[in-house]
Amino acid sequence: MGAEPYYGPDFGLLHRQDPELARVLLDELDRLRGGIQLIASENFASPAVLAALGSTLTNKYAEGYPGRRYYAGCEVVDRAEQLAIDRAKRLFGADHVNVQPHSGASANLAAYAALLQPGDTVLAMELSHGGHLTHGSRVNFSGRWFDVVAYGVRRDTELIDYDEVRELALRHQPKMIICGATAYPREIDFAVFRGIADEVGAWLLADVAHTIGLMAGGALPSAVPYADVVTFTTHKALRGPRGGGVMCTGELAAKIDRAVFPFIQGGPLMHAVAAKAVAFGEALRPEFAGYARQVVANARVLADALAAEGVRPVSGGTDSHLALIDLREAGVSGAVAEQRCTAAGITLNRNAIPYDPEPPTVTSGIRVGTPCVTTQGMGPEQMKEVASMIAQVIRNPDAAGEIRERAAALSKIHQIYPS
Ligand code: DSN
Repeated sequence: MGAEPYYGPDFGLLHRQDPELARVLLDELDRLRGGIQLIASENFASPAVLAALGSTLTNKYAEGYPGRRYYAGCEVVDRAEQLAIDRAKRLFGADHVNVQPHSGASANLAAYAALLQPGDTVLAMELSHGGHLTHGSRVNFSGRWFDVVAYGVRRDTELIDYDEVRELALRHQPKMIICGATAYPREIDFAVFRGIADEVGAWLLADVAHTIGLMAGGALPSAVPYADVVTFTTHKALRGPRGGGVMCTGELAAKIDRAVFPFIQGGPLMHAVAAKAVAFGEALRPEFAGYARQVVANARVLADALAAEGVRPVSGGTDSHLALIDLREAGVSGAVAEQRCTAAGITLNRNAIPYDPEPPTVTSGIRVGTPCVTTQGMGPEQMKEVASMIAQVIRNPDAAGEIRERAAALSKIHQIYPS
């Protein structure tokens, strides 16, 4: 037998060598364990995912793709990337998957680069109605380099106005239509978007960064059968490492691969690619479907319970992992609510609601999501308790101390990373 292999993180070693940094890691774990995490785009990656992330695969340069790299010595890491690709293809039934994007934003940049030229017209969801920075914000490459026309939600229903999408598509003849959002609680009808894209001869990009985990678990319909290109992240409801990916039709495979490398990225992060393989493997297990369904069930209970407390869920509820809450009835802004909840150990984010009268730094809403609390094993009863804590503390900041203790106690019963 040779030497025992070193393949993973050794916290004891880090603590001895760099106690200052080790303290940061411990404090963050304490923060997570000491409260309730409701940021809709976060989750708790499994210990196996963390082990892959903390592995020696971080050392390897591997520009290129499995079997065709620009560096020697890639035959081992090739296996990690091939596993990630094969598992993602099996999970989503996609023709082609690229697992190298460092983030969802990078995945979107690759999609633009593969399909468009600067100056082309794109039709995408308005950021303040739930879209994303990379869907045409002026402060982002997408708004600077492309001519982006925005669609939104209806004032009365707060649902995507598919008639408006079609009218705008016919009028502006976009080269690409983007569907997918970061703060839209409802199911998106990919078939309708496909029909509109076909009518005007546009590419359809589905950015499912937020909902990919729910699609993996069958809790929401998949965008893969409808979109030419599907971009995603691996760290949200999918519960993997921080990172992104792109799926596409076989016809676009070479274009997407060339857009990811060498156009927008250099060396892939092989430890992250390996961790993506682990996460896809976990999502392929039957129990992941139960997790995905519970994430949605919890979000529904949380939204309904908040409504019962007198704060209105935008669009009346949710079909997904998140709810967007209109706080105007409670007389507090999103910024104040975020700060009061933080003081009470409940981490969530302020968020614009559609047609928000307040600026983006203030907002009239908060976004709450259930991927983290569901990973912790919380269910409907706990969601009702969390809703009552939120409703109490946003109206009465003096309750923060007491709520903080309740939040910590709830989190302790459902402790993350218990070992
Ligand atoms: N920042 C992410 C979110 O919170 O939705 C999207 O990129």
